[in-house]
Amino acid sequence: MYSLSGKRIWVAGHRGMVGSALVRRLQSENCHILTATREEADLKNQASTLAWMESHKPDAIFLAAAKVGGILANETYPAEFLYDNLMIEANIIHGAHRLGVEKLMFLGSSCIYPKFAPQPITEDALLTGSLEPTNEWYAIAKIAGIKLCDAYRKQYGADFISAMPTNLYGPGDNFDPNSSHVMPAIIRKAHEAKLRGADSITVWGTGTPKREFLHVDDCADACVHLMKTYSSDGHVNVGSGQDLTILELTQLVCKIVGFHGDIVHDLSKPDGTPRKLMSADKLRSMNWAPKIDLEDGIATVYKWFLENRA
Ligand code: GFB
Repeated sequence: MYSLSGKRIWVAGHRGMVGSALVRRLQSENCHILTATREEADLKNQASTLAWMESHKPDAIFLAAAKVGGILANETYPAEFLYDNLMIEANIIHGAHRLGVEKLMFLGSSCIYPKFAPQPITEDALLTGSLEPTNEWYAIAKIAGIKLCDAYRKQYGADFISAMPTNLYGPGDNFDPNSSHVMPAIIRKAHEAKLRGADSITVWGTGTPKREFLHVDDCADACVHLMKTYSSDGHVNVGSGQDLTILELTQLVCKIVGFHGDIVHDLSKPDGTPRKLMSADKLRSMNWAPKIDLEDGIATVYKWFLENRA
């Protein structure tokens, strides 16, 4: 058991959807939460990151800072998705080693797995096949992050661990039509179509790919659980254990939003990987399960969207 009580816990990336969920979740722990603004620490810069870490002396770190985006953003900005993420994770993980940080959790993504991995995907499928081309840049950066944690554990005995969340959704998400992930994109499209009285909404690709979704508050809870209880090399999948097609997701979102028009497919846009359902067995064996049902979760995010972004 690693106790968070009385500890100085740095949530790197606290303004992002995952980081802000971690900050919310840590408020019920008896710990001191540290955050760094972009002006205080440029995480892509080693000297700036190290200087901030030296002056704030975190005991433990959740590494949730990353350049993220949906399928089109990944395809359009391969250099940033690879370089920015490599720099951020290398600076923070190496800095944690230099400072003797007690514990660090690196957060990755389910896109680390081969495009055609057997489903549900167990942790040992890593590096057994070729990646999905639309997000291989991001995936390679995330695989490097897992290996950095494992390397510092192997060489120096550092207690650095990795968690691989599935596709996440929740409050604070990016609702930009070009750079967002599918869930916020569909919520916004259905909402705006309802307001306009439109006949249809357009979704990208065939609608046949399957995706697994987890509410970000469940993800944050799982991360805190792993931070306290997991200490080993190798990453842990963090998912709901259930997936649905993009068409089924769109129909569910439309029902929640109250849009009753048609769903049209833009076949010029990529489908991405056909399926990436992760095995939830390892995390379940550590006595953790998600609490937020998908339909309830989407309803609360739509409410958040109406109050904050619409
Ligand atoms: O969420 P998403 O952008 O990323 O897209 P990935 C998931 C699926 O939804 C794809 C379809 O098949 C998209 O073609 N889709 C349909 C849409 N309509 C839309 C839309 O309006 N916007 C978007 N964005 N998608 C990402 C990776 O892959 O998953 C990242 O690129 C990361 O690296 C993330 O791993 C979790 O699930 O395909």
